[in-house]
Amino acid sequence: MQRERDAKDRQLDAHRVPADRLNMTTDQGVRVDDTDNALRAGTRGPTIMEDFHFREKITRFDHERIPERVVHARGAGAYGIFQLYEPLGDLTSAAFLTDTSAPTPTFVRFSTVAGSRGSADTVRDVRGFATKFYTAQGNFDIVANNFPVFFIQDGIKFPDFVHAVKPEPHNEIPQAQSAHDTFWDFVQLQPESLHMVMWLMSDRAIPRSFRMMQGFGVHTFRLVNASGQGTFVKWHWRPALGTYSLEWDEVLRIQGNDPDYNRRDLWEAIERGAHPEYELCVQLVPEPREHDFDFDLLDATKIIPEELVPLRPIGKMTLNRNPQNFFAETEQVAFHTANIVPGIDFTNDPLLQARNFSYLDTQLLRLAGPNFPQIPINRPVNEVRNDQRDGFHQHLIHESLTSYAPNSISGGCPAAMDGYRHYQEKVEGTKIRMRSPSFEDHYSQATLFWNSMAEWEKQHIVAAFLFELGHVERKPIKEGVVRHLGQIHPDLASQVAEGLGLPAPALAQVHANASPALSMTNQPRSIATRKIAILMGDGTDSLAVTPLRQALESQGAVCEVIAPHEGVVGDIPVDKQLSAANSVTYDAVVAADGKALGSLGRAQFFVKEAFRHHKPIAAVGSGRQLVEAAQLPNDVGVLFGNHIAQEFAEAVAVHRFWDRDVSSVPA
Ligand code: HDE
Repeated sequence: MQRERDAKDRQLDAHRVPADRLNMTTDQGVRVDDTDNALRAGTRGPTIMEDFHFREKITRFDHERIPERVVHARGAGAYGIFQLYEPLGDLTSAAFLTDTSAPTPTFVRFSTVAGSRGSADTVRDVRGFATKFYTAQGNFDIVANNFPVFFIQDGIKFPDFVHAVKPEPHNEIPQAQSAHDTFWDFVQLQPESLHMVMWLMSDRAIPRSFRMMQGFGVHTFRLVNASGQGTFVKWHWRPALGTYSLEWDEVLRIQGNDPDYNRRDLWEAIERGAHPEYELCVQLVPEPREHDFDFDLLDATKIIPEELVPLRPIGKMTLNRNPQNFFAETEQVAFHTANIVPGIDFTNDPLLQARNFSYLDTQLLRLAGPNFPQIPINRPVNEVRNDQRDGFHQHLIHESLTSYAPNSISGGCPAAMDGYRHYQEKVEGTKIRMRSPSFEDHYSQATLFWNSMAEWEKQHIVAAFLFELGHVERKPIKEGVVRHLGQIHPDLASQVAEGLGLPAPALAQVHANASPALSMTNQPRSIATRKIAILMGDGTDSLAVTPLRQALESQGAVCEVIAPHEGVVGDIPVDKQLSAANSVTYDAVVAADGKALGSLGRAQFFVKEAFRHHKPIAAVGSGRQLVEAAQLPNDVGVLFGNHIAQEFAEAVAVHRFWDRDVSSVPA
């Protein structure tokens, strides 16, 4: 089906270079006749400086790298469209939030935070979820994360926090991990980080897919309507496929098997036409209700529980197109919290205020100068007109004879009028370096998070603390963290203390409130886009496996046939040979052969490992022999028989059988 092309897509045409231009030229357009041999004096003689093609080629190569982002260095991008459900004119004057007639083009970049550009995707980390809306009134960015809170309350602490989580300064170890002394030292001394640390220790930090995670603007922003009336707003992205995560042991193995796991997943889904969808929701707080909560709306370490202020869906984003060139688009895209349009404004959240400075500043370095908004991916779809000129890499030829305002020579153009108006917030105060007392409580919402978790989520959080603190060398740092856990919840503190061989800390009286929306149980269930490995061999009964496969694929699942060799088994084409495949990159396993595979250790391990990671397993035909050979300790989430298509599809939709006891399976 032909996709309708949006304004951004059409704008990029002017910058696209088709792949079919055959004649090679230099950057100056001179045809090249040989790019394999440098010019030399005699066939065995020295290379000659005069070879301008050689010099240009090498020089360009030497300069191919730009600084990676200081945080969020590793990312993957995609284009999309945002369709508003209904006009929101009572809340905001932003055109893209009042006009439902045409969708707004978007570009999204998902990222990890701590690791460098070449690090693995599936690390324990926050994920970035930055979206640029190319609106008719200019670019609007929601630079979000997949957690709704942040580690610090004041942006002045950001360099400290980032230095603590990044590899240690003396030996640059460890890469893309928080499991080391400097990170936990920061945490124990800066308890405002604890709520976010609870999220980081939860499975939210290891998402199954960028397509299956939420996004949060974190700060409270402001919507402003045409009469100048403001409403506080929090931005939420909600994935249509639900929020799902991987399991810690699994992610460690994925890092080796497929370091590009999340990036590949996004790319392949879009290529297949399984376009990821996210609903944009808002939490709205009328200005008079600003002080109705027992936390401060300006404190980015706090959520507004959904039970207090429900989410209102306002539109849907569909990611429908992969970039054509990673560097030109995904690497050069520049997001900024201060890229806002009329009808949207900031609040005094000190973290947001710092971000409003930081993003432009970092991009001036990363993208080499002030003209980076002219890079195609960063250009708004409407016209840019101002008196800003010059600087590195100016691409435009301004014909105007003036670059100042006011002027009479150019008839006063361009003129500032009918533009962005800042919300008229009354501000008064004494200059002071101090936080508001309303920012003081660092524990209540960490407790709320713990209380809201299902039993399996709690177990994973405890295990994560033990893994992380198990990598900390200095005992006083571990003790410091455990002391704080004693303020969050006695169950959490005592289990972590016991695992670390430390005495239980003083335990606080904690509240029992919960916010069910924080748990990852009760997600929308679907098998669409789930990857299912079908293990086949020459003993596969295709009559048994084909109906199962068809049933799964008709519901949108992606099946891959894995066999001891490439080619075909019977008449079924093989997608991957067993030695190139690993269970950790699949959501579920179908054993469809036991005659050839039953005695193969690698096939047994495939099944056993999937079992260890709580995945659904089906055995059809002689596949029963393989599953029996794997000697699984129980059959929770394991289905046998030739007529199990629907039952198995439901099992795949469950995602994981967390109540399966895997404690005796060798990891
Ligand atoms: Fe960022 N952050 N950040 N951040 N952030 C950057 O900007 C910064 C924060 C987020 O895909 C940098 O262009 C400060 C919260 C995303 O290109 C930099 C503070 C949230 C991305 C920067 C924060 C984010 C960035 C690095 C505390 C979630 C990737 C490169 C005051 C709401 C965007 C760049 C992309 C990137 C600064 C905190 C999200 C250095 C100073 C909170 C998704 O400017």
